[in-house]
Amino acid sequence: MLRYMTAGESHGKGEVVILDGMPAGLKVDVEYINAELKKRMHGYGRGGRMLIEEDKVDIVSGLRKGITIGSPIALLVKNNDFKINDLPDVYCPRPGHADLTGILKYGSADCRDILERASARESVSRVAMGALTKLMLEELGINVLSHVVELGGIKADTDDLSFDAILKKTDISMSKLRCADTAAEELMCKKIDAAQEKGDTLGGVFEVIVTGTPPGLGSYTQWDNRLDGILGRALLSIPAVKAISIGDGVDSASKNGSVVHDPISYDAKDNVYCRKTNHAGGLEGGMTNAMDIVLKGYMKPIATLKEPLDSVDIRTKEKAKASTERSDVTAVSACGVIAESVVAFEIASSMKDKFGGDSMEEIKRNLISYMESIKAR
Ligand code: EPS
Repeated sequence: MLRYMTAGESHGKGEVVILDGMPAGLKVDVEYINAELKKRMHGYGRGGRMLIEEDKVDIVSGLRKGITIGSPIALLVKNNDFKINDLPDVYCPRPGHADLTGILKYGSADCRDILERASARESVSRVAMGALTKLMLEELGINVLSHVVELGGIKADTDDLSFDAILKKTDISMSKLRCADTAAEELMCKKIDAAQEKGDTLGGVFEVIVTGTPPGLGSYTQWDNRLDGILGRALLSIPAVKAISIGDGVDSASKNGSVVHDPISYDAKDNVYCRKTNHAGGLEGGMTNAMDIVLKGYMKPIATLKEPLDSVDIRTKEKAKASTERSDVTAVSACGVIAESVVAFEIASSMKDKFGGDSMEEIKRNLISYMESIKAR
């Protein structure tokens, strides 16, 4: 089992994560983690905070000479905007954010106590952690990407693009929103400009694709071992993600079984079962089926509006406009990067469950032997 826990407030000293259970013998490239952090900061429509922060990881424990030794890995990303004790109190809760229910639940007289931890800044920790699990997966032949497929109602057409083509087109040196459909991306940027002018915000949809998983991660034998449920929970734990889908997702509910399910064939040359289609998005019976895992996450618009909605001043109970903080117009691209991280974590964890793994050598040995054994079946 792998597990992690994060700590940190948006304007506190820094974002912290402890990742426990990583196998020994994984070479860790710090620059790879920093590149993932940079990817999270990127995106047209991100707010002023991204100009202040540098988001570089400090590896506090768990490595010797750049290689994991099996002990818990503690990571720290410093907040340049550390000013939590000097920021003003917040009395007018924002609809759509944790502010109101947070003060009721934690007995606070100031929404700042709530929003500092509820802020999506926490996702810095998850991306740093996820980068480590992506490194582990890459050594095992598993790759994860994300890209924006819809923003502010504008849909991208990327159905015919390969994993590598999407990866190339969404490189942050070339793309403003990590959308692989350049024409749609331009329209999305215009929509962001228009929303910004009105003091409004936008949501959208990102897709996560995982290639190279062996068949049989997860299990149907118990409800909480089903990998689709595990991945769904991971995605829905990201701030502002309100729905997820797997493969054809909601569309499959209105179609016939004969067009929704993926016919099975056998490739006698390579001794493998195969499918020409992947409506299931790589998951059947709560397990991977060796096709690409295809997930979508649906993000609501950011709750902090420059033209705020009606709210109530919690001191007087009088009608007031919701408080407004510096924030993003949209963060769908960033949300996709966070999704890659939490998905990578769950896949790495299920690889450990299936193949053991006190060390990378052990996981690799067991993976190779399993892949050989299923050829005879
Ligand atoms: C974020 C940092 C925050 C926001 C945003 C995400 O920085 P600040 O509040 O200082 O401007 O830009 O947070 C939210 C969207 C939210 O709802 O809290 C980040 O690092 O991703």
